[in-house]
Amino acid sequence: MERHVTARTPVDTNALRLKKPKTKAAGIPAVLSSAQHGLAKMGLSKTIKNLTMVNQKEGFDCPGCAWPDPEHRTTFEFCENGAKAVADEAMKAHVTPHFFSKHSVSELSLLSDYELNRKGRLSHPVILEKGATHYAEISWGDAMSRISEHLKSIPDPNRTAFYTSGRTSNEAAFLYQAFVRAYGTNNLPDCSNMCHESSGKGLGQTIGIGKGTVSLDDFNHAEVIMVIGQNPGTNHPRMLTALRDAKHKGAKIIHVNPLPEAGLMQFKHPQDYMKGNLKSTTLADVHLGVRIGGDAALLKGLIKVQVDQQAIDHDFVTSKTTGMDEMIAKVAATSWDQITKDSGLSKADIQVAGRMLAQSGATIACWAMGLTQHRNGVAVIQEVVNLLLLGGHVGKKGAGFCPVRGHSNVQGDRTVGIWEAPTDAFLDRLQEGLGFEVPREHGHDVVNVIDAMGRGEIDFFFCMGGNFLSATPDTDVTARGLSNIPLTVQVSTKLNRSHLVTGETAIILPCLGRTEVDVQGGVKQFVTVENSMGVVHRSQGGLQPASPSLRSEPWIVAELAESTLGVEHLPWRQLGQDYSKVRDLMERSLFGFDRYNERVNAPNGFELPNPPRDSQSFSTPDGKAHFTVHDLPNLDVDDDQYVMMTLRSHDQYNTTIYGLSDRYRGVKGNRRVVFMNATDMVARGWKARTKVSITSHFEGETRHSEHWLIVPYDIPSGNIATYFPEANSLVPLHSTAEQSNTPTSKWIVCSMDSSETIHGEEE
Ligand SMILES: Nc1nc2c(c(=O)[nH]1)N[C@H]1C(S)=C(S)[C@@H](COP(=O)(O)OP(=O)(O)OC[C@H]3O[C@@H](n4cnc5c(=O)[nH]c(N)nc54)[C@H](O)[C@@H]3O)O[C@H]1N2
Ligand SMILES: Nc1nc2c(c(=O)[nH]1)N[C@H]1C(S)=C(S)[C@@H](COP(=O)(O)OP(=O)(O)OC[C@H]3O[C@@H](n4cnc5c(=O)[nH]c(N)nc54)[C@H](O)[C@@H]3O)O[C@H]1N2
Ligand SMILES: [Mo]
Repeated sequence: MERHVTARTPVDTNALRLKKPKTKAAGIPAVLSSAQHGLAKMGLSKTIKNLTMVNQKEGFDCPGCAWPDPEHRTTFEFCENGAKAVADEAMKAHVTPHFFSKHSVSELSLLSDYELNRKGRLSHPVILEKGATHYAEISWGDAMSRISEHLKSIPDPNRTAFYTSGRTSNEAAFLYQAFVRAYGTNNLPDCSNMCHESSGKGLGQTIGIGKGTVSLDDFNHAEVIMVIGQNPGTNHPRMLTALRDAKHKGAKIIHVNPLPEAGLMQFKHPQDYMKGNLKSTTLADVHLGVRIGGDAALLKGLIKVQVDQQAIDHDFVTSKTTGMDEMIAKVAATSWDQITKDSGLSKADIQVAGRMLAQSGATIACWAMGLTQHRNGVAVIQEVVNLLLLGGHVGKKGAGFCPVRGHSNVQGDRTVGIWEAPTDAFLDRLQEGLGFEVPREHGHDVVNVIDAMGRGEIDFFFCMGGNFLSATPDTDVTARGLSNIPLTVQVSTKLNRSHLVTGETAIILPCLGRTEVDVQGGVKQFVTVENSMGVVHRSQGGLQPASPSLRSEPWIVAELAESTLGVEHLPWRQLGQDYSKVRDLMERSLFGFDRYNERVNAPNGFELPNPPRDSQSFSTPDGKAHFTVHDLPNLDVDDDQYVMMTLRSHDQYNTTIYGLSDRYRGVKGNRRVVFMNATDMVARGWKARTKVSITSHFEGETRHSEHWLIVPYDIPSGNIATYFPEANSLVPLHSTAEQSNTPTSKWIVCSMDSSETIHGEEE
């Protein structure tokens, strides 16, 4: 049976319409867009019921992102992003066994993630038997026996791997890692490996905790907020509220980004609009349009300015840190010529931002994928650490590090054990709480597991959520790896391309989403999650499940564990029937979860301990925060090459594509676009909509992709941008960040060739 590794390329390229990019985020269009998504997908009463429950104390945690909830919530604590995520999950179940009997896997594999997602929720467990052309219904009992028989037949547990995407609750994730470790492996790759792994490594080594150190209230006390390599207007819209409030209290905002992203320029709060207040707030005071990968040079420049301005907190540096002199010596040895060349910024511009920082009594640095998904992802984050440590901007009000997480519970999943490389201290405590021995050998991360699949070393692959095929780099290589596996299993809410390019036998287990009521043992259950600022709180859905055949993630894990391992390790089924018992077990097995069941019932949850924030203490080997020394990355590419970053549009959630437009960037109707600097276009003789092919270059290998349309954009010369996941086939598997092994999705060296220009209109 033929399976198509890449979806059919949309041929209707004329559908691309271009408008002027927006300079203002949210406001009226955001309210309209949220309501349209809700109404079309859920209907009126469900829309109102759902949107009034998002992020309320008794409601469910928004599946949109990991940004925390304010303490005093407005009735509508939602944003366009969240409204779309909720509406998308609340779709009716139309992907039934009947649907699968009508459409072969081969036929469905021609469809894109956009087309697949629109088919609705998955309704029943289904199996694709080896050699079969169609998925067919299978009962939950038979599905569990098929999986556990297969697991029992595998001679070495390290020939299996268990992926997690970041929406999984703490309870489900904890039970899942306990099962995987009881089975005998640490092969727990997760989406974090492709996301904030560089932040975890960068911060862990220097300040002794791999997480951010600010709370939401710090934004009310910050004097300067740097937003580096992040597009909050699209990806964390509720963060704009915090930035607006900070701004009204006098904070200055520095935006470091190759693109002038709309959300950082001007912001109109949708909730103000509802109240009839039509004024918008200008957010960024300074926009530094750095070249892709130029942040390390820029940060050295900013550090130079701190030294010149004598903006060093000597008490803090002397008592709490080590390594400042070596770090400053390295910066002093870096010339302004080098800094301006690499960053693409003028010395004057860097000095303006540098002086702002030097005068600040409290600085927060926020960042996301623009820093982490680079070869020097860990090092560049450590330069941010260098900059803030100089002024003592950690563990004081209004200051600190704020890596802004993506998936709504990606941070919680890691806290409770979804980690292929856990520390010994973590495993010691886990082992004590669980009462059985856990494996110590570190497991595969995302990139390593794809390599292992390619070598035929993986006999079983389980995905707790996510869309492994589309989210990972090097789509063709990943597809070949997956097809080597005897059995792949996906726990999912919606249909995606990972259900169509699979192992020899494939099973889909449909699960409840965040928004839905979860009843176990006759009792309504709630789950818990951790937001980007280390606050753990409850989440409980209120809607009727999309289909009576759906099961919860904890139930699925418990059933699978008991049918594979019996009750020798834990009473799995009992745990799956009562999540408070899982929380009791977590209390015994994890640091910082004392009186878990009691504390998580507080209206706003509770904060996990964070020594740098709470007491300026650093759990590094010497108890100090560390300045570190780094060489600048080599940014040279050949004359005919461009550096490409892969981005999210305003109408997608990772690989879930809601629509084909990107409102803020002025693109409508087509996602196969390449944003390009106008001068670079002229040099090639290209116009808007020139059709090109892209070739990526890495260590003598090339990867090729056809049918892209050029769009002129305010982007540095030599840089181009495309959308994730369409461009993932161009991301080389082994182009990864040092130490964190995160794919360099923001640094792909490419060349382009034109074929023809498609005509269309400008609006
Ligand atoms: N609506 C919506 N919300 C989401 C998601 C979604 O897909 N849709 N995804 C969620 C997830 S999992 C995550 S991880 C986050 C992602 O949130 P972001 O990290 O904001 O997402 P990206 O689109 O990857 O954008 C990265 C930004 O970095 C900039 N950038 C790229 N390269 C560089 C560089 O070298 N230097 C600098 N300074 N900037 C650079 C880009 O121009 C872009 O503005 O969002 C989360 N929230
Ligand atoms: N080129 C490039 N590649 C990237 C990135 C990039 O910026 N550029 N970003 C990377 C990042 S930051 C991330 S986090 C990864 C994301 O990687 P993933 O987390 O693997 O991908 P998603 O698209 O978020 O997964 C969507 C699927 O999750 C399932 N799902 C949704 N909700 C639930 C739920 O509640 N339970 C279960 N079991 N399933 C659910 C649905 O079936 C849906 O189709 O992609 C990475 N890949
Ligand atoms: Mo992410």
